[in-house]
Amino acid sequence: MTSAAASADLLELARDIAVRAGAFALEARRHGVSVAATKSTPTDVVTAVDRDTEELIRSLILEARPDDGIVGEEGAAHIGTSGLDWIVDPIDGTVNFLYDLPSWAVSIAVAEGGGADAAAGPGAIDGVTLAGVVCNPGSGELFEASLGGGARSTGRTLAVNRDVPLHQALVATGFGYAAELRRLQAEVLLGVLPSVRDIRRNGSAALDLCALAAGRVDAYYERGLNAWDHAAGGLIAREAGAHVAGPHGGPENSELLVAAAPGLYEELAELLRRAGLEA
Ligand code: LIP
Repeated sequence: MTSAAASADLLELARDIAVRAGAFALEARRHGVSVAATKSTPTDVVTAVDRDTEELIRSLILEARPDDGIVGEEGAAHIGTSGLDWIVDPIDGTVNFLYDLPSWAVSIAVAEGGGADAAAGPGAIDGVTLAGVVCNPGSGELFEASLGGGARSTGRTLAVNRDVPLHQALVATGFGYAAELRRLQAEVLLGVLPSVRDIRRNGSAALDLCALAAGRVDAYYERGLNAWDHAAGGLIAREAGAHVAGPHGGPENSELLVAAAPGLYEELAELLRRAGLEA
């Protein structure tokens, strides 16, 4: 197991890379962005900036740590030999980025003890996340955490809202790109919306989890996420006091992620079960 000091070093490297990648993407955004390709559906888009930003991140990681593995949204898994794997979403909130809406971020996490290969499967973090950074270049905010080291944003310690009853909770969520999944997600929303304060759909899982950590929302849930969407934000939310889990209270994965302070987590999980999810 990596020491706290080593995790701090990994966090510093992740922070430096995320800031450089965020500046690169923001500059490219200012020059105009277009769709380079689509993935799972015609609305699941990737821009050349997504690809170029991930290429920059990969090169900076391997320049500093050539033996590490990399799992990224836009490129093939790079198998390492060090036991450490970097989990990268170069631009989380791609549709926001495409439309020049401010809610997008560079998300970088480092995990230990897993395998950066297909066996882990989309959505599951294979190993223990040691450090995570979410950089929102549009707002200038940098959210970060190391395992056991707490969560911070631009020097401020982050803490989730506590003792919020379900009916007063502001709940963030999101929707996938496939029509059938969106229909199911809308059905769940019918069961959730009347029972909470309100819903927020910001368009970036990484920033939703950071908003939870910062007390800007009280809870977050979503289906259909990949590991790179939530790896860094999940650690930041946990280190800020959130309980983060997946199906039946197990590890979060592409089937489900639910996050909130203890107490509200249990209330929301029960509401989601009544709405048909296996929380
Ligand atoms: C996004 C997620 C978000 C989800 C969006 C999209 P992407 O990731 O972060 O939570 O609701 O539909 O999947 O595609 O921008 O990397």
